[in-house]
Amino acid sequence: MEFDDVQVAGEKNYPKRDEIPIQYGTAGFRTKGNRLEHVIYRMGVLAAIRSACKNGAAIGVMITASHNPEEDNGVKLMDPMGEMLGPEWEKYASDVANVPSNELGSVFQTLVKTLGVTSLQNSLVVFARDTRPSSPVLAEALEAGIKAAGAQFQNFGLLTTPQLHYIVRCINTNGQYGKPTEEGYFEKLTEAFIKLRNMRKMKKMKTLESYTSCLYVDAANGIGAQKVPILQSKLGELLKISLVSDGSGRLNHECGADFVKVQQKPPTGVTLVPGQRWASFDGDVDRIVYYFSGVSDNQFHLLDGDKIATLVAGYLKDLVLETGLPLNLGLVQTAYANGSSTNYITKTLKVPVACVPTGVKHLHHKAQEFDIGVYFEANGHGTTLVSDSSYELLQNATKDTAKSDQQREACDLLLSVIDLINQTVGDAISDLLLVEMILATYDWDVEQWNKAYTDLPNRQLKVKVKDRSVIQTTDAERKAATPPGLQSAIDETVAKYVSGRSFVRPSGTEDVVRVYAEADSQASADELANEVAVLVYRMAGGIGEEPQL
Ligand code: G16
Repeated sequence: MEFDDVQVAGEKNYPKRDEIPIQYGTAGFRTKGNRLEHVIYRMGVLAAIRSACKNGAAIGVMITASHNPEEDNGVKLMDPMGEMLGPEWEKYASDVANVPSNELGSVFQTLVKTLGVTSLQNSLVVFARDTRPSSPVLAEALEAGIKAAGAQFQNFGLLTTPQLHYIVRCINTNGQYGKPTEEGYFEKLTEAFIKLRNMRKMKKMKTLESYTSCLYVDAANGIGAQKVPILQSKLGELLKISLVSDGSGRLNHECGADFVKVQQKPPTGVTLVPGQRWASFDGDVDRIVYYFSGVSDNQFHLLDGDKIATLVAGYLKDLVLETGLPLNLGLVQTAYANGSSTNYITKTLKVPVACVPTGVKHLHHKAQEFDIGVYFEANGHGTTLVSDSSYELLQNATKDTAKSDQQREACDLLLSVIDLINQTVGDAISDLLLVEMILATYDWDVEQWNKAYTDLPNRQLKVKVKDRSVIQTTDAERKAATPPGLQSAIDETVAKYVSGRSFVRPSGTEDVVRVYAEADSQASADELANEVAVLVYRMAGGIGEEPQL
């Protein structure tokens, strides 16, 4: 196999623009959209090689920068079951992205030789893009790379990231997971939702005068704004959705899940009427957070990924008990999980919790260790995984006459819940339906949901440094291993605060160091975050203005 054509077309149409190195980060490559054409062209070739290594299984490529500002863009690669690209391939991706254009052919040549790949003719790459202005040009670059590699492809146009993850899995399971189309995606989720709403224990959603049955969704001015109306058309009166940040404004600008979570306030321009139920997506619809303004206190309350995780885990735990099956349930979080949530999960729900580094790839992997693994990042990115053997057990149990009617019914119910969940990756639409279904089952409004536990006040900050790789972490990112002295300085600072906790880590999607802090009051959490931000600035080569204490 020769890669001359790949190199010639690459040098001519997609030459490397600069010498700034780029790394496959938390969720793929991410930087300014105008720096990415050559990277994405190369990823087209790499995805074809990955497909060949997986016996021609479809590999997904999503062009998106998710929560990042509109001028950024990025690319996420998906493996055959719709999961994130295997971490062992991230190095290949980074190597390929950084070689000079005139060495591209030989680098690919060496790679296929190492991997034992002899042909790319039967490789299949499927791709889609979000709504960013730079996405169409980048999709062309990707297609050019796939064509130059001589592989087959299917362009799904504008999709949410989780829709493409779903489609990849459907293709590679020959439709067992669902129909490999957007229509199939909506059909699967909404049919499960409608079935669940009609099953036992389902009560009518509250339509109290003081509450609204309508869910308000902030689509971050992204692709979600185009997909929510499709969802609405399938659900009709069952769930009324009112859309804001509907694509008329700037993507992720003062709106969207990341803004709401980090700023701890509603999207700019939104006035929350007490009791209204609100949710925000991020730009590619793989994250969701809920929030509301309290009827009695008129305060902003956030129901983030941790609150969603506890709602889902509590519901599933009860349901598993009802099935009478020996299924073990676990929950996976990251260091960003609020201390109160971890307490509640272990002490009240009595569900085992694991903590892993940031990045869905880590959470997903860990969740696979349980029969039913719920994973959520506090930022609203998460889903639930059910092992194949558990699924089979549930299916068999629905026909097992030795089981009681109630147990069989619980198994049937759980199978429908599983259909409602996009098991390939965190999916704001699927998570939304799941939350709405659980609230309706319990006949809860958002205030009742929020009462499960009270978050410890917390604050997140970003610090700009010359080179964020000087910070290396350990213990699931809860401790800084380098630069020397930083962790002990953080420890000393944290010790001054009641219920204080803080950690720092380099972001894998933005050129910043992230600082997280929590404490017994908001003022203390803010102060602690600031103190730690100053430590990072001083000890890890901060640039620009020093954070103010
Ligand atoms: C991506 C990852 C998430 C991660 C987030 C922030 O989300 O999929 O797992 O939490 O980046 O990562 P970091 O703190 O390293 O910048 P998204 O929604 O932007 O694709």
